[in-house]
Amino acid sequence: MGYTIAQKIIKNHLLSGEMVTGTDIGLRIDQTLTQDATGTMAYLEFEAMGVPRVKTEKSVAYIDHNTLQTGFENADDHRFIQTVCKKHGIYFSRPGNGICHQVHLERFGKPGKTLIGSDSHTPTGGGIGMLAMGAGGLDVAVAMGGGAYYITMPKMVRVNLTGKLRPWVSAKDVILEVLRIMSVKGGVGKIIEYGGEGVKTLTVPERATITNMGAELGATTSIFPSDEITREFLKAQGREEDYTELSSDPDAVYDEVIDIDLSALKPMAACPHSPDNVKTIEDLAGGKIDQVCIGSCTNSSYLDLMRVAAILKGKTVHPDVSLAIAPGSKQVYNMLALNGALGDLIAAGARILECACGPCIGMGQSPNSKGISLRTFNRNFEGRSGTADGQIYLVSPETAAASAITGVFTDPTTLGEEVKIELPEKFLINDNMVTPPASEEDMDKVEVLRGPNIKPFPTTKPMEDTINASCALKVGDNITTDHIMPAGAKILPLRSNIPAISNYCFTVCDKDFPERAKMLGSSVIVGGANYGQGSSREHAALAPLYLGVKAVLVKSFARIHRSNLINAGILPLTFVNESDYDKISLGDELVLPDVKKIILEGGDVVVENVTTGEKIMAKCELTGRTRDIILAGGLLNYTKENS
Ligand code: MIC
Ligand code: SF4
Repeated sequence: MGYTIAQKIIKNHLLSGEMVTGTDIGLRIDQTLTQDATGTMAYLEFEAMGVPRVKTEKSVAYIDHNTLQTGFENADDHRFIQTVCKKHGIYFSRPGNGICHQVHLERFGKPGKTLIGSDSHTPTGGGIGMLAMGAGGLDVAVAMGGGAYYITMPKMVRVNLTGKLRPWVSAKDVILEVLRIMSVKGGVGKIIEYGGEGVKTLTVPERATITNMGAELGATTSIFPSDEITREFLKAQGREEDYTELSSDPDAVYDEVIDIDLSALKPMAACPHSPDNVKTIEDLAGGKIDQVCIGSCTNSSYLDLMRVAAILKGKTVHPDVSLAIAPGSKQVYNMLALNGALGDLIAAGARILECACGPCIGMGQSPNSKGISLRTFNRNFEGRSGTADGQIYLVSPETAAASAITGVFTDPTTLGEEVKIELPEKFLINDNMVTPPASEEDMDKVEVLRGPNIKPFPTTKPMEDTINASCALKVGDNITTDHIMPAGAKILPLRSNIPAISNYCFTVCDKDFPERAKMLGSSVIVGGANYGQGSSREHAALAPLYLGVKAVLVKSFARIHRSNLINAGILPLTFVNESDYDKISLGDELVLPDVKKIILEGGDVVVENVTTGEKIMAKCELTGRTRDIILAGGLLNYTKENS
């Protein structure tokens, strides 16, 4: 039997387990990346592990999220990360150099390598044939220390692409179509592999847009073959030597196959408030809009912004629309500046932002009340823009630019003749904003600088024999980590301070939750399906941990969040019968008798609802290593015990 691309990379990196779907495997990790909103925690965890120098082939820390410096906090975090990097062998991408995924694709990613990043859009690297996965900060810390990264061996999905995109239809429309077909939970436990003749018509930045937003499917990762187009891209980045060819075997077996005819696709939008709520622009055409934001790790490449510049050239942004543009990297920005395209954007009235995540994470540019905002980003969860009733539509750069001019939803295929933009033969290469680490001889001389807002990682205790707790919160389906631990300019500076950030935990769902949880002392959260989708932020586990949450009982989990709960020592439970969800209400007193023994010996966990007298059965599904982590009270304790 032949192998898929992902299986080939997994086989080459397998440290433990067997490649049997649904079982746990440990992988050797070649590269890691962090960003600043998750990075401080990840490096505090790395320091706590006591490893002097990273053991990966390449580890890079990016500053791209918390770049709005309205107080000392973010700047202190940047300085902490910079000094930690220098000391411990990590490359440091300075603020201004760009968004982690865009820069990593341009300058560091290599086909056939494994990459984990403390950010859920790390699968962007799949655009050049990397096995690139989002992970919790602690997992990244462990990988930097040379430890394996554990995943459940995923199912393989093949998306067969045929045909060629019509003019003005974009890679964004391809992934929106996949989201329409599969939904935000459709990718859980799966790797999405793209193949077929249509692949040859897509450039690397287009492929990366598609793998980037595979995160919104809940997939473990997404990957494209590494072929001549990949070689050309790497060559244009001055690193042809990083190229290796990668393709699936002709007799590779897939669990699921989806066919998409690229030539049949139309421009689309993901409507509020979910990336899978997809409609055609044709259906939305004519609707008035208030704001357009172009950028984010999904659509801020040179190719994207050159297309936008060509559409805006000689035009003026509609008087009722605010257009903000954030280039993805200094490379992109600099090239646009040198070739005149930046002038076209400025002349049209675009508000140019620094190369960073910016509005995507609610760092400025929140829309007006009830504002309709078209964004080339990847997430449109309720409230994420910073405006509680903002209406966010996810669209292609072409749709965004066309609509910015007209002031209404505009199908770019009505724009007339296509503007042809080719990838340059040579990108502008200047890595002066990437600081290398100190040499092995000098690393001891480096002092790590900490600010007063940086508080240590919360301590955890080994698992109790029996859990006595109350239901402190009951939520529905598709709860995102943005619900659990909101972002935005006000809260993000507290990412290094778990006690302070915990006061915002779940406040978008229930403003009293943090106080109630603290008062209860020991609590359980009850939720629906796909609990914890979205961002990889481990704060969505660390804040509940700090507030005394002992277990989360839901219908199903999203992958990264479930791992983060385990890493934090919080018990992840799923209902044996989903209808039992109705048998627990807010405030009910719950007992999980002998839970430690059950976890040790295997079997279902009993949840006694003392308030109603009912018994509910819950699955725990922990295997050797994850079971030991939970028993130890989290990954940090486990790693210390086992090193
Ligand atoms: C996001 O897009 O939600 C983020 C912000 O990049 C997160 C990481 C974070 O919350 O720090 C992610 O995708 O993992
Ligand atoms: Fe940054 Fe947005 Fe990408 Fe997250 S999704 S890494 S916030 S640009």
